[in-house]
Amino acid sequence: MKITGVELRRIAMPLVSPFRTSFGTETTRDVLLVRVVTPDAEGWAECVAMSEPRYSPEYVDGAAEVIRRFLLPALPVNVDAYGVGHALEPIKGHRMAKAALETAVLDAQLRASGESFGRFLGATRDRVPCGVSVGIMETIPQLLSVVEGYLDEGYVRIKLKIEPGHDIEPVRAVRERFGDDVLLQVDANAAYTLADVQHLSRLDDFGLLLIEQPLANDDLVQHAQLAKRLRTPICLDESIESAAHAAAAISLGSCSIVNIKPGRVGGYLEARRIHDLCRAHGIAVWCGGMLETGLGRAANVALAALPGFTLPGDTSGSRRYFATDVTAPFELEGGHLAVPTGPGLGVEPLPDVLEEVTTSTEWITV
Ligand code: NPG
Repeated sequence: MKITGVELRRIAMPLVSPFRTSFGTETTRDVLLVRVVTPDAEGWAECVAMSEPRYSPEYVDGAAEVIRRFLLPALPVNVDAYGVGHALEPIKGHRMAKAALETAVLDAQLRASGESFGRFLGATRDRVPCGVSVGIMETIPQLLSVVEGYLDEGYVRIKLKIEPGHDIEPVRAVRERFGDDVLLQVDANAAYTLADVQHLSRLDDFGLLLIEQPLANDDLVQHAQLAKRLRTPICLDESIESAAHAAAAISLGSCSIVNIKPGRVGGYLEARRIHDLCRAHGIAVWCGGMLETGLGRAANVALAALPGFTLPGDTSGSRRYFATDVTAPFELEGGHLAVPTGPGLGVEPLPDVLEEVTTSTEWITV
């Protein structure tokens, strides 16, 4: 495919309620959209970098800069999605920026050939079960009412954000109120150290599906030590930025479950490699989320339909985050989202909404 131009568009998406994690509070999602134009089709993607480098070293301004200054100039004149990863290899890191560019090229390529993301990636299901991520709340009663609302909406799994000082009690309260049958897991976003092992082992009493990323991103060895001391399975998120990291984590025994976020690992092709590797080693995977709009959500739902995704993902409905999405909203049906079947992402940005939320656009002729 010959890329003739690329649009970098910034949009500001107000969240329906603030989302607090151990690394910060989000009230508006500042998103970089990438639109790749070719003679045959256009492709869209969303960069998952946040406005500040608190979850990972990447951030939105930096992603836009690296795309315009280093990634686009590195692409050959004719390229497909596989070629993008190869061409960008000499540039270190910046996986979220690379993922956005590769995904937009993949979308253009699939729209041109009439194939959906799901079919291309190897989806084996037409709908996926959905979990929801619950931010840190001011009070336990507030948390219980939010969780109740999500269970009433049909979410099949609840993930509670935790941090030191806000961990055992919220989990206990949710278990006491909603019972042992609710699929429940926690996410620490790297907020603990190995010195907390005794405290974290108190979570073992609550029959959690997993504890996600308890220790720092580069603590693969410490996670392996922690895994020996906890009954609750350890799932890694921030630590896994590539299939090579996943291979290291598996051989060290650092985790028994992996959260796959395509943006974090450099794109859907690497995400599929991690899926394949984990599946071959009996490691369960699930699809994470980074407050994506409908564009990113569409591709995540397609990925989550691969056979190794055996746990419900953070693939929530659009209205969990946004009053108005930039695409037709993803809506839960019986706790599931349907995998889009149209060419490429299978969803289109709604021009009026897109205009309304756009804060800047930049056209780059390639
Ligand atoms: O459903 O999109 C979603 C969000 C799920 O909790 C969620 N994401 O740490 O996994 C995470 C967290 C996150 C959000 C991370 C935004 C980084 C940015």
